[in-house]
Amino acid sequence: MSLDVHYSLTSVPIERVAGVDRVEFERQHLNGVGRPVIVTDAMRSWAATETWSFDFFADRYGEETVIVTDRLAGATRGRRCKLGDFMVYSRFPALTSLAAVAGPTPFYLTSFSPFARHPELLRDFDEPYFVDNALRELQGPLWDWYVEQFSWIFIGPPGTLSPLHVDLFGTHAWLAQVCGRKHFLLYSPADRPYLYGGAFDPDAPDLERFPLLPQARPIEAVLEPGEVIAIPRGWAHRVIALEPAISLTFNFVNRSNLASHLVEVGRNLPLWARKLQAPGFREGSGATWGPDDLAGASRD
Ligand SMILES: O=C(O)CCC(=O)C(=O)O
Ligand SMILES: [Fe+2]
Repeated sequence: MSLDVHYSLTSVPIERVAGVDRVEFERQHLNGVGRPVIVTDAMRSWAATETWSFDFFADRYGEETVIVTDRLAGATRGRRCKLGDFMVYSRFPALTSLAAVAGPTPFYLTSFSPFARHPELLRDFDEPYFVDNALRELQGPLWDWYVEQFSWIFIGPPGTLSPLHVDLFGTHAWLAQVCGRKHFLLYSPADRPYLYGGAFDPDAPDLERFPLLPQARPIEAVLEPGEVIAIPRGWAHRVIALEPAISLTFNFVNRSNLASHLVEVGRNLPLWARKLQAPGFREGSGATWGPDDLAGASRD
């Protein structure tokens, strides 16, 4: 089964590049407002490109329990199931009991951050060669904290939905498509005045309610297996799988977004403080304080 998705208003196709220089990538695609791009030659040497599949995850980790929901953010239903059963559902939804309880969009595994538990998976890929990721320098428990908090393997059937959102804390993201195709719709931070906080349906926009929407000029792309998309900080994106899909994604920080990252951490302090409660972070950084200590900080 394969879906077809097209933005109904005016969009611009995404640029595809290969043989990218790191410094040039940062200058052209991450600095300032930035510009998303697809890099077509970043996964060629990865073992994951050859070996990761629905069967691979079912055979190795199929007995693990995972939580699946009906969308990346703002989920309306969720289920606990075995990873192995979800690998069957991803390719043949009707064969599993999840099909009977799924809503308008299918169940999607977006909470699978296996690298601290299964570091062997880290040998199957590298940081894409064009990405300078300062958080890669973290080691030991701090590295475990980072990969649990900011990296995921997304798996699901055609039709899984990541509704329009901006990634947290001013981070950039790279997303590597391992299996299946995915449709991406991306809006520049400069389009924010026309987006009504993302309240519109991109596939059937109500232009009476959202008259400024046609002024936005989103970028549209179908990401193919073997390709990596770079999503600069602040770019809103909506993603729908067109086929059974497996993606690998990391959020990252470097000199091009460090300032906005810190501003966003400050703006989201309660959320950030909750993340810092992770035992790995507390152990690795020697943190002796907790969110309760922040509560009185502004009174002085
Ligand atoms: O592949 C997807 O569904 C998009 C994931 C995404 O945008 C995210 O992890 O922030
Ligand atoms: Fe995202």
